[in-house]
Amino acid sequence: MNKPASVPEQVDAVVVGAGFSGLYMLYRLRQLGLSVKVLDSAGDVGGTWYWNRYPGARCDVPTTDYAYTFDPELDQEWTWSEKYATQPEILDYLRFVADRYGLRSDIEFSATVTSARWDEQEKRWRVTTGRGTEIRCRYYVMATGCLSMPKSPDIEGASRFAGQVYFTSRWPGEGADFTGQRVAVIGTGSSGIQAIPLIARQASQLTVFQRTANFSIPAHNGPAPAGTLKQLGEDRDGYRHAARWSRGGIPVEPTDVLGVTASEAVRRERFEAAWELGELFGILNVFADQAVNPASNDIVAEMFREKIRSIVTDPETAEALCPKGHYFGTKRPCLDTGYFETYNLPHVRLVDLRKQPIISITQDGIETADESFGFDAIVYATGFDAMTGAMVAADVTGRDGLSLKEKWAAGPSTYLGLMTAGFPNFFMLTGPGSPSVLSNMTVSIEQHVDWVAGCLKDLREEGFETIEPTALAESGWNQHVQDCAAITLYPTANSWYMGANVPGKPRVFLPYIGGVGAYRQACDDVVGQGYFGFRMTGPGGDRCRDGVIRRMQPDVAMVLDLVAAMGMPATESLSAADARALMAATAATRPPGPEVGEVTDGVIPGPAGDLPYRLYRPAGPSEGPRPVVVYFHGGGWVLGNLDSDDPLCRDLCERSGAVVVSVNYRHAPEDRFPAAALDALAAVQWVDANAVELGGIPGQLAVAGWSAGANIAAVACQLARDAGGPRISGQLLICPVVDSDMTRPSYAENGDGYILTTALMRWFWDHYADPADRGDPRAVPLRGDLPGLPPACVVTADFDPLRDEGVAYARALETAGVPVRLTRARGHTHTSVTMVGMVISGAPVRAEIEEALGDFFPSPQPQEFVS
Ligand code: N01
Repeated sequence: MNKPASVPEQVDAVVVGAGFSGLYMLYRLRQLGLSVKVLDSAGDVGGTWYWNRYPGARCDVPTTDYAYTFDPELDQEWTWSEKYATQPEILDYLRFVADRYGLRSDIEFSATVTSARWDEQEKRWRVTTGRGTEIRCRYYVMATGCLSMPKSPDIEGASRFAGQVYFTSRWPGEGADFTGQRVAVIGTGSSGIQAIPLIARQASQLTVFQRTANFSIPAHNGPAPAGTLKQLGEDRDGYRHAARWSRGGIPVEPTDVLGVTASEAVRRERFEAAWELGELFGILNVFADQAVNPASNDIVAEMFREKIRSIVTDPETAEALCPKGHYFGTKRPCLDTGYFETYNLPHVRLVDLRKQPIISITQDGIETADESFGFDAIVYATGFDAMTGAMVAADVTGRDGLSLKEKWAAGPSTYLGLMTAGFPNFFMLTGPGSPSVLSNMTVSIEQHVDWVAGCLKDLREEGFETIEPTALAESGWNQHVQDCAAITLYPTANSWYMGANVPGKPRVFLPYIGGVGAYRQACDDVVGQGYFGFRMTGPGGDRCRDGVIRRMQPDVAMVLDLVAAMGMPATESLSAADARALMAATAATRPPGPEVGEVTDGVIPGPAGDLPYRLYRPAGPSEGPRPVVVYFHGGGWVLGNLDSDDPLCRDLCERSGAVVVSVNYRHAPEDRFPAAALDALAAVQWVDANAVELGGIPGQLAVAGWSAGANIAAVACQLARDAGGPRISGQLLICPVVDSDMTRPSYAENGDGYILTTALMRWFWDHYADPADRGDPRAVPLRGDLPGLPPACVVTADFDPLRDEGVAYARALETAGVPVRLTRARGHTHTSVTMVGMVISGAPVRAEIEEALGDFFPSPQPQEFVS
């Protein structure tokens, strides 16, 4: 019985939503001995499976994987009748779970939360419902689901239609009978694609209004997959464990086959196998690079289109059904049963809204730019205000009167998708910034619920009353979520992942794409480090370990993992010859770098013999002269050659439009300090003197280098200035060595674990220069005279032992009056910025380098010869 409004009910926790996540949250909170009230506007448990009762609604993750696993007995008790269970069966399952654990007694149905406000005095939430009741609670948990707020029909005249109107997301419990009716379906996402074949069975005429053609594979539904059942039978715990640490929440071995390099036969074989398997995580795993490389994605997409053309008999309809304009996977792909075949039925018609957009809904039907259609019923399968819609609509107000809607006006901001600063004790299950919709939801739900339950237990045991993320931790996580998305093709699409389906919604990638296992590790790390990034308060005092839990670019972290897995010997344990051989062997496995117009090799007369060079000329319409960049490779003065930095030189050439002359200089220990520096000066002088022959513009000469190459580039600038020429327009110093002092903090922070280590730097110095020479400006340009040097672009990487000396050089140049651009390679290591084609997150840094090179030269445009 409801209490009178004047006597608010008090519980430890209010949970909104009685779907998969709300039910399990209730179960776990009860286990902690907390009093809980679950509120749901629906008439029963089920969440998304309560509302989405449209014909054809079923799971599109195999149901053997889409179930609770927290209780092994429950896991074994329920048997799914099909590979992809229907909505009624899944709803039955959730009812069974609610009854099995006696959960209903703490759930209030048909109860809509109208607002929730944080009371700072009481350190409690005040939650009000549509019935006017208020409930006070210490913890407020939104288990409202990611796809629960239907998108309002943003079509002119929608309210005018006099016939029957249905929303797939709010289907009537009694169902709908379309027998003999003229039916319109608007929308061809997962819901529309599931419903259309079944509606077509009843309707006398079915017209589908498609704005964006979608990728869909046949489900090949049937009995639960024998392979999974076998694995579950043999080792249920092992299978579930693997799912929890997998990428998508289902144990799928990620392929290492690259679409761009696989043979045609392998490509077809892999695609056909995935098509036959009929599983979304299979078709998303045809190639390792399909989510990041447009060329690889195009291969998959074209094979999809071939399938559609082979199924749909009318060529015009087939073409309209072929998805174009977005990369495969970047909008949620669908799983269907006879979807494309449905268009071969004589009473089914597709209207391509790209060709004839809807002008308005009328009283009798739909008017497009070309035609008027009469209908008895319109079905909206137009989707959801995904991931944030339900949370924002619930009117949540945190500390200082700040509402979630205001805070998230420019897009959601969360820590781990679990909490948001300014809203103490407010938890989101599968919130934005967590894997949620990109994963098997049940695995992600269980992980979130377990995390929240563990957190509340820890708070209680440690005597804290509140928990909330810090602004720093939250912005760091938001950045990481966007960094993960940015290396993929996903942000290019107008998808609901990007909020692009709702007019006016900020364009932000909403879920975490780094993977379920990686995400779980981040959550575990946060707890392991004493709730890192959270502030906890209580009568006994506060505690906060502030910081950012994931600072490294995700692809850089992947490369480090790969390198670690290769178990290579430490370079400093090798002889120079063996280290060179190892470097050459690893370089041979890299992507080659971009195509350029022309590559030629030659020699430069050096002070002690010829120095080989490789010249890169940009592709492009103009044959005229270009600015010239003289480039010096990295490798600690010991390693490297013209091949070692070849991809980077190509990238610099292609981006900047300059001729790049990469020079191989003498190496230590055969030729120690100052041989490399003297070679660098000689090379710059020679290139300047021969600029015209090399296709350069006289007087437009810059130097560049990476690591030790940047060291000698910087030294060459000082030597050229002192020698009275040549005039150098700019110096690009990528992660330069500029000092021999290894006591700067970046050595302490990054001296181990990021490829260039303190031990390796020592090995380089020992090979290159005697201790007595390590203060000479020709070895350590930071200690030289700096006024009068060319403008500089200094690139430093966060996880580089050399970071701080690079920053020091930039500052010192600035103090000496030299124009400087200091570019921070955020989340990068010493080597990762140079990994062209491999570390995608390095591209924006190299785009900044391109800008800097443009600034060095008076006219970035190529000039024509004047005869
Ligand atoms: O919604 P959607 P959904 N005029 O947004 C079109 C999950 N799910 O309900 O792409 C004309 O995908 C819109 O066109 P466009 C699953 O994660 C799971 O189908 O914006 N058309 C699109 O075609 C899924 O991704 C299952 O150009 C308009 C469609 O409507 C998510 O829920 C089953 C329009 C909406 O597609 C959402 O799927 C169902 C307009 N004004 C759903 N506005 C399972 O099997 C929108 N559209 C578990």
